[in-house]
Amino acid sequence: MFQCMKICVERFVHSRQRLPFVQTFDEAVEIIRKSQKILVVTGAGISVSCGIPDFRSNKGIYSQMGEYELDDPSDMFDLRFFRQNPHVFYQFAHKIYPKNIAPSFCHKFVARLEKEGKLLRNYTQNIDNLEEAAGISRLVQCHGSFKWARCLECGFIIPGSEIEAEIESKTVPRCSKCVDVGVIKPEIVFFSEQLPPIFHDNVNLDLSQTDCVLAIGSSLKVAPVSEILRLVPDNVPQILINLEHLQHLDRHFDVELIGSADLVTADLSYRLGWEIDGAQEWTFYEPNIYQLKNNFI
Ligand code: CNA
Repeated sequence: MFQCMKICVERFVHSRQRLPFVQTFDEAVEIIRKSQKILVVTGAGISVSCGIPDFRSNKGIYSQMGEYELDDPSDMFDLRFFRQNPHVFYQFAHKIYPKNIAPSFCHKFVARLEKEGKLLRNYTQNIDNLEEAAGISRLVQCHGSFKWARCLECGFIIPGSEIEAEIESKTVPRCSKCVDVGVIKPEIVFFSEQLPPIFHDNVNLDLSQTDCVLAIGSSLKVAPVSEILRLVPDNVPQILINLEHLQHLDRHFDVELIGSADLVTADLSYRLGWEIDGAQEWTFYEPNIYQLKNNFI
């Protein structure tokens, strides 16, 4: 309780001030052009155009949780609940399993940042492994991915592709190695599980080195990834690319580009001289916030 109050007070006392030199769209583009160590934080929004729903949008996964035997939608990703009711997760897993899915333009934009030597790291909350498919290697999959799966009894690890048939047929995969025939769980991070070591191994150094932060397609409501934005040094520009303004981070970002991640990054690619088309029309919405005029996702 005391710890929780302490965190709330610290957040209130230390709310970030927007930087005077990054206020306009053009200034945001110039910052991206000049930056050499961009820290990109991505979320489910960048895979929506690939056909994988996000969590918290109107048509997102949380809005569909009524179909399952859950008191709370977050139980779907609760380890204790999973141990007792693995069939509930496997009834649902096919909806987010990335079979035959190609990366979005936005994934390719992040890959292009890397190719241009500008990407310090992509911290993704996504579990669909589409970053790897796009060729991004400076990657931290903060919440794991479907790439690997593990037996909850004996710990034996197998490629995620080996449980693809069960995911598709909505049945619970079992371990073929251990005597207990344990339940197999994809190596995605459930609530109450630790983030993988690669997150802790990189985050502090990256926070001290980054010269620009791009947060793309995330509601930024899940800690500790959401905390990255609060821990970045105050003088580092922060830009949001998202379908919606994030009320709990009001006035946090220097510039907000509101629209589909694919169209916004297409426009940025055009302005950076990486593509011959992609220019979009923008409306100035309120100070530091720009919105796409024709936002076809
Ligand atoms: P979220 O809380 O559902 O937020 C998604 C955000 O993206 C919202 O603010 C949307 O407005 C925005 N958004 C939706 N569509 C677009 C679009 N086309 N362009 C730009 N922005 C868009 O999801 P978060 O990632 O913030 O939450 C973290 C959770 C979601 C992690 O634990 C993930 O594992 C989990 N998740 C991942 C996937 C995936 O791997 N593709 C899918 C669903 C959920």
